[in-house]
Amino acid sequence: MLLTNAHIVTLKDDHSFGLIADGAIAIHGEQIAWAGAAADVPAPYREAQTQDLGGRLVTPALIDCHTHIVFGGNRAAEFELRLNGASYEEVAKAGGGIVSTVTATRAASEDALLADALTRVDTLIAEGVTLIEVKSGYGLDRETELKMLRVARAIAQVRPIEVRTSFLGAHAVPPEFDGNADAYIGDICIPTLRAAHALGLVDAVDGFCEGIAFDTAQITRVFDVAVELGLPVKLHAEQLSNTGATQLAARYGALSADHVEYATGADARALGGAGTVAVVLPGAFYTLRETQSPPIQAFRDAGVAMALATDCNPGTSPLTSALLTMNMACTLFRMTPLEALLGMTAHAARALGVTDRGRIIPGARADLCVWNAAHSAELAYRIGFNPLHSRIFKGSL
Ligand code: DI6
Ligand code: FE
Repeated sequence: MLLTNAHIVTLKDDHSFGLIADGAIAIHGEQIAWAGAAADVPAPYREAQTQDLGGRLVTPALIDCHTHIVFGGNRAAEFELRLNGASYEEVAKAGGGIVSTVTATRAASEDALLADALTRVDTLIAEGVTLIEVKSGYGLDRETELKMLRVARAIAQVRPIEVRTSFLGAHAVPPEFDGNADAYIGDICIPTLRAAHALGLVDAVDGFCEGIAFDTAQITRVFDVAVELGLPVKLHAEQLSNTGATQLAARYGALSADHVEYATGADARALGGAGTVAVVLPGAFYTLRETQSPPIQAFRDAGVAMALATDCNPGTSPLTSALLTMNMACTLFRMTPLEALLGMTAHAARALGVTDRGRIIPGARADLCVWNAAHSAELAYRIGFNPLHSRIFKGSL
């Protein structure tokens, strides 16, 4: 297939980008075979079946590299209680908080969890997302953590999207281990990670390193098992306070350190040195009405690749829009529209350890978005508007 009359945004790893005003893209099977100016289409591709894009903008397809999109129930009642003045204790007494999602996720059938997740996945697909990461972490027992990972993998069986799974057993201490996080890590989290890995359900290992969750020593125990199993790691780091999580992630050569609002200049340099991606999550920042922004300029100065994601979860980021995430990153964090696009494409791929996605270059997977837009800044500029014209997944329109 030859896509013609395309306005192509080419993204490079070094944060630079190019625009090919009258471009063409040759797709062979699932891959991009060639991309460049219309006048330069190599002879063999001129014979291909052509698709005239009418001068529309073409970008790599969007990638959501941090989601908790599989979960039971929702927390709208808690949202309402809080806005009516309820305190944290009152919300907890009324069954709110992360434990309520754990209870609902444990109770839900696999089919129900999948059906519910698909309603959210479909809104991402409609905006041109072709790859999502999905975390476990609302089971916190062996059976439910495995169930969540199976449901996450099942998404890709029933929808044209690719799924990468992260084991997030170290997300919260379940009620049955209240006050005994160390025992939870040793008795449940690590054995469940081993079981999930043995079943082939894990692409990466994540953790929530925070005062209200797990400390660096506990995360280290989990990461050491990940290393033993040959799995890459990533970490929820410095979301609510600085705990040293970013430096820990860098020491383990993590794929990404996520949230990072409370990261310092030294943390940014550690990420830069390790080649670890900083994943910023403006949906959680917005929902929590956080005031401390991630150190974007320090990341730029240290050469840290910045990715963006929805962090879709029922508590702190009930967000299922990649485009709104891009807008929020620009408006709330003062990232540029181009950084936002890189963050949802090339850098998001890096945060997942995926090397053949997120750029329009020969050999990359032909996952592309065609937009009813003339300029790449239009993608991040609008609020609540979806300019997607069509989505190409594995070379198919
Ligand atoms: N950071 C978050 O913001 C969410 N998880 C995490 O590690 C919160 C999850 C929830 O409240 O359900
Ligand atoms: Fe998260």
